[in-house]
Amino acid sequence: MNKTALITGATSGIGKATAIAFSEEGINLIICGRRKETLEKLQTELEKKVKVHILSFDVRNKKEVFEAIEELPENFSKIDILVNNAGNAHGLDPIQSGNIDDWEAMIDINIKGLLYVSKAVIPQMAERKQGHIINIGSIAGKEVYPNGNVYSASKHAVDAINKGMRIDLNQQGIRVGAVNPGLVETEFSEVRFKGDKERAKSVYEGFDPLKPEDIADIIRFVVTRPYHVNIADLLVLPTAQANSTIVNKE
Ligand code: NDP
Ligand code: 8X3
Repeated sequence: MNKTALITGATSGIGKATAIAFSEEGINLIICGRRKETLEKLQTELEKKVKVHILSFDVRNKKEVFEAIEELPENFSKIDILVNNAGNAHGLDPIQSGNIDDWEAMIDINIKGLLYVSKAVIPQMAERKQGHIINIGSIAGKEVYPNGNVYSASKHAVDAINKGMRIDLNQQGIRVGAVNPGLVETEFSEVRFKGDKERAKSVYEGFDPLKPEDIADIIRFVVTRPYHVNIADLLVLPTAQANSTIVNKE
């Protein structure tokens, strides 16, 4: 496949697994994240199969985002696939005791960051009337669960932005779709619980959670469909998970 994908949040979890899956399809990669050394290691590994370029920026920093994407080298400047994956939850507290810094981080990263990257990439897709945007939402963007308040709001925003992008980019022939996972064992809970590894681990105990590779495999399927097929919205759960609050644990 002679295509180039830009993946945000490629240093771990779903984004990293997606980069690996895309490399197996021969898709050239622009891998993004704040941890440059981690990106460099992944670049060395994946360059055995495809061309890989690194962009290290914080999606909250508008200037960094636009400069990085505007200054892409010629052979990476035509982006066919954008995977808006960077994001995290920060905290799990009732609204009355929630931490405002946590709220702002989720709004700035999960919503505004996704918008900055999209705004930087979409014009060249629109000009070529070709492109594919995959927004990583969440079951939390479809349902609200106790203490999930602002994280859930940020992912409901991703759901709305996904639908809005599909409407607005329809005349440009750009495919837009969302993949909304349930519980996936990644660094997600470690970030949510601010490095508390034990608490993070307990989220995935007593059942078989999704692995990042499970979601990456689905994203691979989504991008390898013929161009007239747009998978618009997928909810993917571990079998043990019925909804946001019901998980069949041993
Ligand atoms: P991880 O914590 O493993 O990965 C998050 C990625 O986002 C990292 O690569 C991180 O890179 C990047 N990121 C975080 N903050 C920033 C920032 N400010 N600027 C740039 N990059 C950033 O979690 P997941 O793989 O699980 O999460 C990926 C996506 O999947 C998120 O949008 C998440 O909300 C969503 N999701 C996850 C689920 C789960 O259960 N794990 C379920 C449903 C959805 P770095 O730290 O190097 O910047
Ligand atoms: C991540 C899944 O249920 O922790 O979006 O919100 S959940």
